[in-house]
This record gives sequence, structure tokens and C-alpha cells, in this order.
Amino acid sequence: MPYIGRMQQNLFDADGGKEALGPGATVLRGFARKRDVELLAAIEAITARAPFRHMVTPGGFEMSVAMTNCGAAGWVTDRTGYRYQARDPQTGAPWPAMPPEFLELAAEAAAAAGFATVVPDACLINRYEPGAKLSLHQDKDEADFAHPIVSVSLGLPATFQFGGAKRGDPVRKITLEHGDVVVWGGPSRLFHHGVLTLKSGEHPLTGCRRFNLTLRKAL
Ligand code: MD6
Ligand code: FE
Repeated sequence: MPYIGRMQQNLFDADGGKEALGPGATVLRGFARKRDVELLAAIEAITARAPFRHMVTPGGFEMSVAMTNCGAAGWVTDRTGYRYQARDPQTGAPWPAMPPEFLELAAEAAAAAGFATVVPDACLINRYEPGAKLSLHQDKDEADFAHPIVSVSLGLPATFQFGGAKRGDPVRKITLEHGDVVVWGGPSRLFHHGVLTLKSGEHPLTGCRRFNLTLRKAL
């Protein structure tokens, strides 16, 4: 098929194409675009009850990315370590429930990427403002690495770094734009990855922010 460019493709088709990022990791360009308004409304409803906050790493640094969660388990960090827990440490209440539109999106994205259905029980919601970044890390606090992670980007574009099994492995950089979904499992499930410092900009739906949802089966 001739290359017709992303913008043009997206005008005709919500699915802007599939790109292999690594073994078992696939970028579904524009996959969440047609649902962007409802996804952002769901984030708004979640954060009314579980506000974004800057968590502290075990090393004592405040993260530049603001985070919250929904689902049966939420990812947290504090001076004692990283873990999943059922309650929001800030309010003492259970995390807000996983919205049905998140579950649907995870199932459809997993299928489109060739994975069996994922039923996520945890969704970490990241908010980046200009200057925020996420250092190279592995997602390894989940109980079972057999399940892929579904990651949804909304708002301003960001440069995503995708490395390998070892911290020092070469890193590939790709831009993740509004509506892009990454399904990430199999051999690259434990690969290092991060997000470079967000550049300022203006997105019609999110202003000067980027949101990222990572849907996982954590428990
Ligand atoms: C982000 N994402 O894109 C951060 N982790 O803002 C992640 O850390 C991530 O996108 C595991 C799998 C997919 C991801
Ligand atoms: Fe991650």
C-alpha cells in the first residue's frame, strides 16, 4: 500500500496504522482518537475523587509526572517503595472504579495487536505538563508478566524511549501523539522505557498537557 501520510489517513480512518515497536510491542496509531472526548471525561470524573498528585520515589525525589489511578489496584510509590494497593493513600478510599470505556478500549486494542483479551484491574493515569519527564524504567510491580500492558496517549505529543532488557541497551525514540495506543507484552514486556521532557504546546482538548493511561493486569 502506498504511504499516504498520517494526517490524511486519519481523516478517513480512525485506525492510522500499526507499527512494530519491538518483539511483542505494537503501536496502533490513532486507535483511541475517536473516543478521545469520552476518555478525557472519564479522567475528569476519576480525578474529582482521586486527584492527581506528585508521588515521592523511594530515593526521596518528587516525580515531575502527576499520577492517580482507577481500578481494583492502583500503583503507588513513597519512601517505603513501589507497590499496588487497593486504596488511595491520600484519601483512604478505594480507587475509583475502572470505567467501562477503558475496559472496552483495552480489549479492542489487545485484539488489534494480536493478543488474547486483557482484563485490566489497574489503570495508572499520568499527567505531564511542560518540563515533566519519566526516567527510563521497567514495569515490574505486576504479579504476572504474561499479560500485556495497554498504553493510551492523549493531548500533547511526547517522545517515548524504548530500550531493551538491560538498562544500557540502545534506546529507540518514537513520538506518541494524541490517540496513539501501544500494546506491549511478550518478549519486550520487561524492556526499559521512558518519556523525554514534555515540550510546551497547546492541544485543542487538553491545553498544555499530555495524559497517558496504562492499563494493566496487576493482581
Ligand atoms: C507514558 N508510559 O507514556 C508512560 N509503561 O507516559 C509507560 O511508562 C508505559 O506506555 C509500560 C507500558 C507502556 C507504557
Ligand atoms: Fe512504564
